[in-house]
Amino acid sequence: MPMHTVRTTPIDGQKPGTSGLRKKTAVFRRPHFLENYVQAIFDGIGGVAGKTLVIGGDGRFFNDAATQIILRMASANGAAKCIVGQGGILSTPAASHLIRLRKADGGLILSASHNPGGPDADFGLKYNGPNGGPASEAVTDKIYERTKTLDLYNICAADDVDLGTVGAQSLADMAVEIVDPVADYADLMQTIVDFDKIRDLFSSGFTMCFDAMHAVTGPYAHAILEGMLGAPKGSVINGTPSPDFGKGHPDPNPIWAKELMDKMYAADAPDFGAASDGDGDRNMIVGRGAYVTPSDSLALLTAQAHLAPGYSAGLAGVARSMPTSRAVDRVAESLGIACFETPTGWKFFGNLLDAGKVTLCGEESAGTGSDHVREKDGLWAVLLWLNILAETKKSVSALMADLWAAHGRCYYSRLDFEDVDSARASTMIDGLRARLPDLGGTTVGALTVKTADEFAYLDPVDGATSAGQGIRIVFEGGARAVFRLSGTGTQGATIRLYLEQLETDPDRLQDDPERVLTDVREAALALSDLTAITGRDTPDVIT
Ligand code: VG1
Ligand code: CO
Repeated sequence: MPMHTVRTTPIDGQKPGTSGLRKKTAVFRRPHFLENYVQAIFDGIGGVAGKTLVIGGDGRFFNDAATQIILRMASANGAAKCIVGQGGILSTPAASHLIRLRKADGGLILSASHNPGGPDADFGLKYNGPNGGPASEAVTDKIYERTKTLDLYNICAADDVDLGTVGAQSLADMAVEIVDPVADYADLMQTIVDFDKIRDLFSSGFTMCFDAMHAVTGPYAHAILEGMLGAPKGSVINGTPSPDFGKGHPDPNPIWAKELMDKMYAADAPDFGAASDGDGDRNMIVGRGAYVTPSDSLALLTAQAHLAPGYSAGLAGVARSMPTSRAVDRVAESLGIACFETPTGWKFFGNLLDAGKVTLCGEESAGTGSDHVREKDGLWAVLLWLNILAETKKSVSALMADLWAAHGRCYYSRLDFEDVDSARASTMIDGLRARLPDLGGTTVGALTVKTADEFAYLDPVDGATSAGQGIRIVFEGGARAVFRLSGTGTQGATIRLYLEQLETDPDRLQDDPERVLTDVREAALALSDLTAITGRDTPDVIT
């Protein structure tokens, strides 16, 4: 089989963000771009000779063509074997599981997650290591450094692999195994949650709606919820993955999962609603007329996980990303377990999970997961919720009311200002950073600043440090505002402003979040000068 070494020019230092490299699809399709980045990954991880890799993606436009290129490059670079999801499909958590299950040396996940897909939308590629988790900061840096100098890549000329047929094939000297993307993942779920209990729940008339948002969880949800657990046919909506996600935005939040929200707030709403994102690692939970914030969902799962067989022995500890609300901290404290605060992005949870310091982790952006894989896992969260609903026989809103009564309620909201001029966004953050030392004691509107700092993380496992991870301003009286710039956007800068207000008064646990958060929102906007600097006064998305 002819193997080519192609001379190329460096792709101008493409820095991977919060989860791998995300770009406009047209950029990834430029001549040699994908090839250069794949070679930089291979070189950055010390080569792939003799290694086994797991490969799969969320089915978006360019997934299949990119998979074929990656396979030809893996072969030319001497990989021993690639394990590929049928049709080039693997959800992010299923890929993480497969890497671990098959003891592979790592994997490549083709996805831009919740970003839209299509020729004019976004594409992405992420490398996960042998523990099944996103590459560490150190590995990411090596890949990035390599993109700056790389001038050759290896690829072999070969026919396309038949991605549609499960079984063994080969590509030159490399073995290729096409696997059912759902089977191993479904097996794993049965070891964690009580499928019999959930089956009983559905046979008692319990109803749910799972919105796969035309993305990768469709096949998983059809097989597990409707097939194995007996949820009535039609419980899964938008369950066939499409290359452009039905022209939608596969981000499971109340804005983009509007079809589900409308159903859940209708008079004939099902008992339980959930949605997942492009690559299946996020989840949104909604009860009948009751949206659950992801931060609250993490707190609830922490409080109730022991009801599922996989966590019956209790939790070693929990972790949340810094902008995630402090609701889970309060639950952890009452359980007497540790609660870690990490920078945004799943890679930071990996070390804590590997070291056995935490069992559950989560992010405000609708990511929840546990030590069963090294990624967040959308469908797993839905199944754990179902297990808890089956055991407690309570509604979602009753479970939340109980949680708030016991621990107080962290009212929470995130404001996203998208496609902001990058220079202006940096000016705003830099200005705020410069003023941080003087903010303590400042009164803005109804609130007074208690502490203000920029979050830096010291990894308790390997001692690595990560600075510049978001600006946090804590006010007297339980309010907090956090500012950070997104690392997953593909156009301009996205400013995220996270607002939180703790309420412990039992008579004020059912208020309108927007009203409760007005003071902290105004204080944050005033302190940052966001509107004057960026010219923006209304967020593009509020979740
Ligand atoms: C966003 C979220 C973050 C999440 C990341 C990847 O990052 O805020 O919590 O880990 O997306 O999610 P950023 O840098 O844009 O805020 V996903 O579902 O890629 O895999
Ligand atoms: Co995702």
